[in-house]
Amino acid sequence: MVVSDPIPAEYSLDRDCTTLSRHVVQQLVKTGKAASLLAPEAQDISAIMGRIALAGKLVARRLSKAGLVENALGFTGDVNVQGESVKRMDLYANEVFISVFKQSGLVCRLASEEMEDPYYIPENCPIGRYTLLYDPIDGSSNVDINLNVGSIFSLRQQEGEDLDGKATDLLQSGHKQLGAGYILYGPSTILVYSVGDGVHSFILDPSLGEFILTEESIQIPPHGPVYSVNEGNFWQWEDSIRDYTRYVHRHEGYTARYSGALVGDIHRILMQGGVFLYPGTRQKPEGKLRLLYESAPLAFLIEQAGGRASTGTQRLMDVIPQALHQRTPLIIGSQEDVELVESFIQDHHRRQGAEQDG
Ligand code: AHM
Ligand code: MG
Repeated sequence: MVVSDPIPAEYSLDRDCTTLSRHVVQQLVKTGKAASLLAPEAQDISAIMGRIALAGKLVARRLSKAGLVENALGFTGDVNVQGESVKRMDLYANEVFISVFKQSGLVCRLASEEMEDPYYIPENCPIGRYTLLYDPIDGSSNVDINLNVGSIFSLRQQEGEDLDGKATDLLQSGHKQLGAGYILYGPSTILVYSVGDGVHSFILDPSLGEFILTEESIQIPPHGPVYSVNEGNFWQWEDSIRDYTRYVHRHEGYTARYSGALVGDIHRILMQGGVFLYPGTRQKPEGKLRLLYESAPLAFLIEQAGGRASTGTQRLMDVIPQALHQRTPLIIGSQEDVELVESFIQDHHRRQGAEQDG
């Protein structure tokens, strides 16, 4: 019998397990958003992140068994406010986020892709007046075939009284976000978040039922090989985006990766560099992705990691929405790669302007 060497002492110790809630309070104190670890705002936001993590665990558990459970997969037969067919998992995850915040005393409004109007929890309003914006299942087309999906979240604070129940105070730029992040349901469940001082990632340890810190202050490479875009829309794009894709086809060092789930594609780019694009098309000049609960939270995160996010003509964080479910073109990722796409768009607009003048 071969007896293996004892594990060297330096590896035998358990790692220092920093949990999400501990990390959030430390971050808030570091950024000056909370005066001390025990300050109410630190405790509130840490508790909110704890609830988001709970929602993530519930969704991950459901996804892991979805093929074995009756009525977990497939369509409900309904169409949501976006005109898209609703999947059972979309509804399940939407309800999960609502239920973890009911009677929590933490969040007084929730706004999501699956609800035309925000969901109000008036009894929570006296505390913190927080609003959670979220996409419960991003990349729903991947659900039924057991591929990666995600949840995206963004935290804002209610401004004014919102007496008419229209949540118009949410129609402000991405700079109003207190924090943002995503949960990636892949081979492991990963939570990535920022409250304005870097981007940090946690992996769910199923044996502990806790998200454990794995990487702090993630920096996106300034340039990367990946371009991530649905090239099936090629003939729907304006010339600038077509020219950009022709450029990457003709130059060495680029590779295409597109999973159909934004969170997975963005996670790859955050870790390895590159650019994700969902530009406008002829039929849909605003593209597909929603500003308040998809593009703006990811822009917040990627900027915090040293990257760049743009509509093609404007910094994405500066866009002021006109409506809760407004869509926006999105070009996001490594600084140099986003700038390259923007340069194609600017050139195209310059040429168009010159033709009109001439
Ligand atoms: P969803 O939130 O309804 O799933 O839609 C958003 C998803 C993104 O995750 C993904 O990048 C994009 O839609 C894929 O769209 P397409 O199939 O048009 O490429
Ligand atoms: Mg989505």
